[in-house]
Amino acid sequence: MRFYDFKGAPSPTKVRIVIAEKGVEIPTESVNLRTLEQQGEAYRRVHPGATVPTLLLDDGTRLTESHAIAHYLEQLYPEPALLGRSPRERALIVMWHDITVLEGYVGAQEVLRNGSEAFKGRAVPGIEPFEQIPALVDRGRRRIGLYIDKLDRRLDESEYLAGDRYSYADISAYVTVGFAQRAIGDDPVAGHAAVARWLAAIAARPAVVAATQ
Ligand SMILES: N[C@@H](CCC(=O)N[C@@H](CS)C(=O)NCC(=O)O)C(=O)O
Repeated sequence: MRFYDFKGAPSPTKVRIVIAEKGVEIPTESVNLRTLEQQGEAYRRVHPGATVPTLLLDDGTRLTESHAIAHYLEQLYPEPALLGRSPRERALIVMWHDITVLEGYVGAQEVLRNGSEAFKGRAVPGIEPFEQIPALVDRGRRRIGLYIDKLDRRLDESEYLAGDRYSYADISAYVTVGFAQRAIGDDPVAGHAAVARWLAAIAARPAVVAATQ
């Protein structure tokens, strides 16, 4: 098994945190997105779609979605459970993960990829060229704001997103909030006490510290 990673990118960071929480060692290779190494021939042989993360299994299977990789690792290393123990908890984890990806992550991605010079002609991840649409920057900012409001309401009534236990939903949302903070410059968390409380708790976890330093 080999994990293809890049420390500056949100999607592989979720997987890195899962690996650290499970306390396992997986051979890891960094693919430098800043120098476009993902588009080079060597990495395209690993994943023709040219994105990270990839988890390459010993039989040649490639898992190229962070959520799928989390599921695979959860089956291999069930403890500590990050994807739920009961039907209700499992469903809440998937629900908050989907909210995070579809509302928060896509919002942050719209801001970053349509507003930054570095992503000219690369407004969508992967190898297909896409021109930037500047109007998506403002839309993305609004979507991030609404997402953080939604997190705040949930975290005001619940210690973690899926209930009283830390889970992959928190990992996904924690990484996404950090991505949104970097993408929009000013801090979307300001004025959201419950999100701030929860961010501090996640940031202090030893596995999160180890995976993000
Ligand atoms: N849905 C995928 C997202 C993969 C993705 O978009 N990865 C980004 C980094 S966060 C990437 O590799 N970008 C390279 C590029 O756009 O060229 C997942 O969750 O793993």
